[in-house]
Amino acid sequence: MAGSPEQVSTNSNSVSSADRAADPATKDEVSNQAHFVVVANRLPVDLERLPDGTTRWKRSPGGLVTALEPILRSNQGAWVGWAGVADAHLDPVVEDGLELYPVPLSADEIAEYYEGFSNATLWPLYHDVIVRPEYHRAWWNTYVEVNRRFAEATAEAAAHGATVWIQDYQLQLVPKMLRMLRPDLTIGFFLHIPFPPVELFMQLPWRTEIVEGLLGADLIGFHLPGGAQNFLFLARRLAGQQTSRGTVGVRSKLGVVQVGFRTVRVGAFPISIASGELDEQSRRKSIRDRAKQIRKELGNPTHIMLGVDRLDYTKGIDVRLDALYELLEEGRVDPEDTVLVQLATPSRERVESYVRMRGEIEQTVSRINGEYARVGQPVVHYIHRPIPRDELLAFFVAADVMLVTPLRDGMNLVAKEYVACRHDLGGALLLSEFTGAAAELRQAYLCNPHDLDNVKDAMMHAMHQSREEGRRRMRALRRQVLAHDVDRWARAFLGALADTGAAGPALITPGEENQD
Ligand code: GDG
Repeated sequence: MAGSPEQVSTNSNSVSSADRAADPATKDEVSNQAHFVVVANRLPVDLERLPDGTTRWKRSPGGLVTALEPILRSNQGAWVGWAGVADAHLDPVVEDGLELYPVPLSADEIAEYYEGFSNATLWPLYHDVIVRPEYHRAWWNTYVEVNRRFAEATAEAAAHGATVWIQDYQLQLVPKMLRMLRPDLTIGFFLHIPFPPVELFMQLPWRTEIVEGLLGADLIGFHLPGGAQNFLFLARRLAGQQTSRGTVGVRSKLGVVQVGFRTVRVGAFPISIASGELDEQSRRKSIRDRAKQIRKELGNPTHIMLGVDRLDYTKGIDVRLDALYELLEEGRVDPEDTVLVQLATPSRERVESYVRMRGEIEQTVSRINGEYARVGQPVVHYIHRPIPRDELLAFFVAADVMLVTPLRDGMNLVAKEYVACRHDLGGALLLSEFTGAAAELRQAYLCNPHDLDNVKDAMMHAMHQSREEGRRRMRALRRQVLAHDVDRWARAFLGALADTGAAGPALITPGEENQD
């Protein structure tokens, strides 16, 4: 999901009732009357244990939080999610003006619901089975149980007639469960990852339950029309019936599924970033100075290429490394004047396929450096640690070519972040056709990550573009990214949700508030 990289603590930093007593916030402070409730696997804050044994909430800033915070504040909003540590049984709390409803997960549930069913079943299945999905009944049972817990916590938080927005693949059963508990609510669901083609989805032993779970919502959102179409087809086949109004063309806005007397709307809402904010931040002198310094530290090469990803097999980190290796082998890239910086944030380190992939990528990095680096002058700089936001922005400003080569990606925010940081109109974006972002960022150097020659050629074009060509492309990319920010995304989704005509008054969005 949008925001800072996922990190999960499972080392049983469990929070006991003694900690709870020490916590200054008590249940009395929450209203259980929120008019807008966001439900996501993670809360917008992480629980942190301090050396003296007490705990505190630490904000984990991300695009989603930034976009939704003003709406949450204007509507007495609440957020339901997991606090990021195992066995933390925490009371609802008001933190920095936001009502938080922590959902506890045991270490076993994290293994089966999160690492198992979410990240070793659904994640690979929804990303074109790049890795073989594992189907285990025990994981499914835990997924059902945990989804029920999220639905119950949401039912507790929401006022009569409230609007609820459920996020992502970990919680696909919540819409139906919540509707059964609270038929008065208006329920939206947004999927942050791709929704797969029908032939692949049909592998899932629990395909009908998932489709029916989603159909509990009034509005189901995907990044792209293709995902919406896949879902509409499946819904017709496995559960509800599509009406004559619901025939979706590639560009059509909303499809409709009729489920008994209920109408469920299905549409594409491509997510974005807080582009204006990022543009502003990247203009700061401190960031620009740090970018210059990075360039110097890298030995002032002619070409700096950059990759920024969670270390995930969907991101095609191997693709860009293989392309670089062949270009070096063929003498088309000179190791004396080119570097690749790969920032790879640790992710899902207990899921087996991630462990394997990490080994393979690190081997390729070593091979490239073993054959082409000189002492003090590596070709690939590989960092397997999360880096601070400001440092990341400085890397975006410093990079001549941004490499975004996923085999499949719902959107890819990094591509948009790079563009937002280039008010100087410098740099080039190499972008896989298999990202959601490619549908909007047509002026990037697009490539097919399954076709290595194509990736290599695109890399060469991006490295050797003329200044005019680069500026022309970047200007067009920036026009798109700056006009379509995450705020616009949230308003589009919530506007469409209000238009479904489901129960409850429309939400106040802060823009409207000012007009009064
Ligand atoms: C899912 C979907 C969809 C990365 N490393 C660091 C860091 N990041 C930040 C990036 C960006 C975010 O993490 C990653 O977002 P992506 O969109 O690229 O990818 P996923 O995490 O897979 O997100 C994706 C997204 O949900 C939203 O719907 O676009 O398709 O897979 O913001 O900048 N941030 C910091 N240090 C790092 O080392 N500070």
